[in-house]
Amino acid sequence: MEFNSHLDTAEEVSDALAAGRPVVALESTIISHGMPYPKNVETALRVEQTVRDNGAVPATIAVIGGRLKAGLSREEIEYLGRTGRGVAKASRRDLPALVARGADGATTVATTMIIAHMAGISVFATGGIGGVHRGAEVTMDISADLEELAHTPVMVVCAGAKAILDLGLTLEYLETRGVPVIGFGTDELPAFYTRGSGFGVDYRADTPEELAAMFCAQRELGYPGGMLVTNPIPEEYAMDKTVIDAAIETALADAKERGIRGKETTPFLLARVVELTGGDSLESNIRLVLNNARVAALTAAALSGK
Ligand code: PSU
Ligand code: MN
Repeated sequence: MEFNSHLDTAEEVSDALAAGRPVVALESTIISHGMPYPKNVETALRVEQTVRDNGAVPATIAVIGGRLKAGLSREEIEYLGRTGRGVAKASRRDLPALVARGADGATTVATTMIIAHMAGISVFATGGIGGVHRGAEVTMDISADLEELAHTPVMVVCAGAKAILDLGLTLEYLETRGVPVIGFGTDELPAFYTRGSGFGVDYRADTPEELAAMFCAQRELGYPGGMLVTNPIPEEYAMDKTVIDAAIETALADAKERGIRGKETTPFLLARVVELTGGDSLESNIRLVLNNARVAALTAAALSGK
């Protein structure tokens, strides 16, 4: 942990950290850019409750008025959800300008990792991470989330990555950058809405204790980077692969036709997939995030005993 004059850690969070109790970081791009209002606010609060129910303190992370926040109030979560895309999507490169201007930002996986690490939080739960986009060999669109995983020592619990990305290239990139990819109860990389992608993961862990042991070993080795835990969506909430694949293909074609580029690409594709599948994909999305929050809380608890 490093003191940072731009960071505000909520009292409940700093108390827990000081006492060595488990804390789980949560991101805010998923609130402002990943889901529609009011489901986004409702989900963010349910995710926090799930973390609590599993024995840890939640710390939802965002930039508010130029301050880096580890732990938000209910009102701040409501504000981020209601404002939606009116809040800047903040990845690593956006933080300096937002801080200097006293602006607001919804933090991506990359930025949530940065702020969590500053606050001394080592476990973070989200839905899906950014990765190597399809066609990246031409566009060079590779999410800063992957570089952050290579740099910052935070465990990220996700449901894999959506097939809007090139999952094979995403795994290659993570391998090159030395990021351990662990399947939780699976040997296959989950594809967010579905439990499998056809791509194998490096290692499998079946309990939160095993995850904690791997993360501890990584720390003891003095590695600078993080660890990616991929936790498949519960079977009963998984989507039909043909339905979701068709929606993704249509969303990708629409993005191309409209010339969507840069940081707009991921939010555009996510919103389009929700539109194309009706409420189904949103319900799956919510369920998998809750499931990740549970595993992250149990793992943070296992880690706090070490
Ligand atoms: N993938 C999802 N849901 C999300 C995101 C990705 O299934 O909400 C968000 C996360 O905040 C992630 C960001 O960090 O999008 C990646 O954006 P980009 O590809 O522009 O780096
Ligand atoms: Mn990008």
